[in-house]
Amino acid sequence: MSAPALRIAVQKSGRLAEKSLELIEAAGFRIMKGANDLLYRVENAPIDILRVRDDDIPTFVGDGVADFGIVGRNVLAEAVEDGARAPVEAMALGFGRCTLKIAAPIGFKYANAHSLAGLRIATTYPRSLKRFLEAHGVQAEILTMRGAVEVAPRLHLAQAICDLVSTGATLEANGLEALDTVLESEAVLIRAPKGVQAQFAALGESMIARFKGVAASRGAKYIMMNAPRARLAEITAILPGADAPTITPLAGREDVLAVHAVCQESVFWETLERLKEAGASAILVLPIEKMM
Ligand code: PRT
Ligand code: ZN
Repeated sequence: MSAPALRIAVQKSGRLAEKSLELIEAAGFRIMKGANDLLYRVENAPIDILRVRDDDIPTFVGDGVADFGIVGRNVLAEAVEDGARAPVEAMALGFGRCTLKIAAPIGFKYANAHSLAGLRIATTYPRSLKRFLEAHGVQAEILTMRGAVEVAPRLHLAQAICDLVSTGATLEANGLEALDTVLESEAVLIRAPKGVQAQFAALGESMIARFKGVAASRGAKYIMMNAPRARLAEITAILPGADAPTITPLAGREDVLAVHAVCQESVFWETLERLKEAGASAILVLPIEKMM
C-alpha cells in the first residue's frame, strides 16, 4: 500500500491529458514519471496523480477514490445522476473548450427546440440531451451511439445529432450545421462530494489557490510606460483589462508620470500604437510568471 496522499485523477491520454499535467506542474508540483504508468507521484508534495479514462473520473471523484479530478464539464454533466455522489465543480480551468450542440443536415428548418419534436437524435450524451429536451418540453427519440455520431443523418439513423463541436470542421465535412447549444464546456477541476481527505484539506486549498493563480496569469501581461500628466486618463482607458494602474512621479519631470499595470487581456501591437498616439513613451510589455 502506498503512503497517504492527496489524489488527483486526470485523463491518461487524449485531449486533456497533457494540459492537465502542465497545469499541475505550473502550480509548482514536480511530477515524477516513474515506471508505473497509471500513477505518477509528486516529488515535493504528498500528491498522487491517477491516470485513467476520462469517463471514469467523475465516478472516482464521486466515490472519494480520488479527492480531485480534471475532466471536461461535458463528461461531468453526463455522469452526474445520483445527487449524493455527484462531484462538485471547484473551478473552470480555461482549456479544452468545446460546445455540446444540436446539429442537422444543412437546410434543416430550425426555429427553436420545438423544431426537434418527434425526431430521432443521435448522441453519445443521452443524459445531457434528455435534460435539454425536457427543459424545453420537447418529446423526441434519443439514439445513443458510442461514437461517429456525425454519420448518423447520412445513414438515415437519425434526423439530427447532439455532439461536441470545437472548430466546426467535423460538422462541415459531414454536411451538417449547428442549430442550438446544449452545454458550454471546458476542462474543470472537480472535488469529492464529501470533501478531500481531512489531513490533506489545507494542501487541497493551496492547490486550488495556485491553479487560480496559473489561470489568472495565463495571457496576462505587465505593462510599463511614461505618460504625459495631461493625457493620463486617456492613456489608462486604453489599457486592456487593467484596473487600478500604479502611477508614480518621475525624478525631475513635472509633466510626465510612470504608469505600471497588470493587463488581464492580451496586449496587441494595435494597443501599443494607440498608447503611443496618446503620448505614451518607453512602453514595455513583460510576461507575468506567477500571480496570487
Ligand atoms: O480515452 P478517453 O475516454 O479518456 O478519451 P475520449 O476519447 O473520451 O476523450 P477525448 O480525449 O477525445 O476528449 C476529452 C475531452 O476534450 C472531451 O470530453 C471534451 O471535454 C474536450 N474536447 C474539446 C473535445 C473536443 N474539444 C472535440 N472537438 N472532445 C471531443 N471533440 C471531438 C468531437 O466529439 C467531434 O467528433 O472532435 C470532433 C469535433 O471537432 P471539430 O474541431 O471538428 O469541431
Ligand atoms: Zn472518454
